[in-house]
Amino acid sequence: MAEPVRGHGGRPREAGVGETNRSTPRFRHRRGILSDVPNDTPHTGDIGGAGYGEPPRDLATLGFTERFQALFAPLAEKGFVPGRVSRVDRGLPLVLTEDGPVRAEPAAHLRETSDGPIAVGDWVALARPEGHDVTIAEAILPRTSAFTRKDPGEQAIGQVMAANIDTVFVVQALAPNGPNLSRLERELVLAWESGAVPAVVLTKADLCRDAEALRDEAAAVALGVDIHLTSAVTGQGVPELHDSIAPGTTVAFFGASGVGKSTLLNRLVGADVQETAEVRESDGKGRHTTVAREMFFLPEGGILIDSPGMRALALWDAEEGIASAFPDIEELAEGCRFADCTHTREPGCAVRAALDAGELVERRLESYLRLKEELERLAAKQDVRARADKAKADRAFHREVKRFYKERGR
Ligand SMILES: Nc1nc2c(ncn2[C@@H]2O[C@H](COP(=O)(O)OP(=O)(O)O)[C@@H](O)[C@H]2O)c(=O)[nH]1
Ligand SMILES: [Mg+2]
Ligand SMILES: [Zn+2]
Repeated sequence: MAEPVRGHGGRPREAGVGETNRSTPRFRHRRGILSDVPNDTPHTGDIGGAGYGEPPRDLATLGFTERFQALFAPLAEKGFVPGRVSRVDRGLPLVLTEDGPVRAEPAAHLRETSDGPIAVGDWVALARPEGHDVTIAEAILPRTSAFTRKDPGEQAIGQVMAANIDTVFVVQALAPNGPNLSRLERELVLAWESGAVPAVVLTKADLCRDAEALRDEAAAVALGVDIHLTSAVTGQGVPELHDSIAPGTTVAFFGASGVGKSTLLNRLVGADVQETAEVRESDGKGRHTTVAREMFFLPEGGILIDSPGMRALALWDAEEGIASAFPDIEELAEGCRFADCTHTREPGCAVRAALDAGELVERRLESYLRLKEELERLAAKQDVRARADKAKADRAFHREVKRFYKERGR
């Protein structure tokens, strides 16, 4: 592939125009099918005077891969227009299309699908039905990945934070207290479970005397995962991080607030596109400056999703995520005498034997067991919810049956 060309003044490059025209079908649609976006949408405005802010209109640059083209083909035949959700404001997605950004309204039936509401990163099918003055997002294309946590406000509902991501950057600050290993493990479970490739980004290396040693600590719990040691102040590690984001791919930053996600994003984009905040000195915690999940664009064609810090990071359907994040313990467990060993008190437990032999640290095992237990509690709640949903459906059915007989009896 050709060497990526640096954009001018931060404007997105028309990436691979030659290839794109061949591989991306143009969808014919009635002119004026898509409504204009009101001017109050921050990222369509001119930000920082660098000319940044115009999102790409080229579908390939937006990540419309062959897979999505194939999935979309039948919808295109029906006259739908494809678009990618760059942010969601009060339930209303902002959708990037070949004709520019469009504010859309999700079709009512989408609120009831198990995919949940439309998320940042989703590909949607747009239409403006006859007689409507708003654009409707009628369908969500099946996601290649989804970073999902348990909805903090609900008993047993998953909340998709970002969709169709290639890489999840789990961001942790090395200062003031070094990486939080247990939180890192939890974040990695969710990152693995998303279906994207996880990577760890350690920030604020400039504030540490021995950043390399802290990196090694993180590496010991982030098995099989790339680790980037960075500083937004000195620029350390930023070019390497930049190079790891290929044009046409999407990466999402997740991590506690104040770790430096938005600062790093600004450095990568080369313009102050996101607001950042001072961290309180007393506890090193950040304020929530970033309020919405939102997409930004590298001049070379990569897509970045910034997100507000998440205090609650409860697991959601993370069985495989745990297995991927703890390959060391899962492998040891295969040597346990009992297949359903809980690694707490059973005889012949290979995990505890490794602990006694000093091959496994107690903190990591505790972390693993805690996450497993959380998952079991979630499964029990999901069970209760599933039963409640069924009971509700049954009642509705019986009501229908009753009405049917009543009406027939008349
Ligand atoms: N010394 C230092 N400070 C940083 C670095 N990255 C971010 N910060 C500071 O950390 C604070 C929080 O950054 P911000 O990007 O808003 O964090 P976010 O909540 O994760 O988006 C700001 O005051 C930044 O200037 C870094 O690499 N080194
Ligand atoms: Mg931020
Ligand atoms: Zn065991």
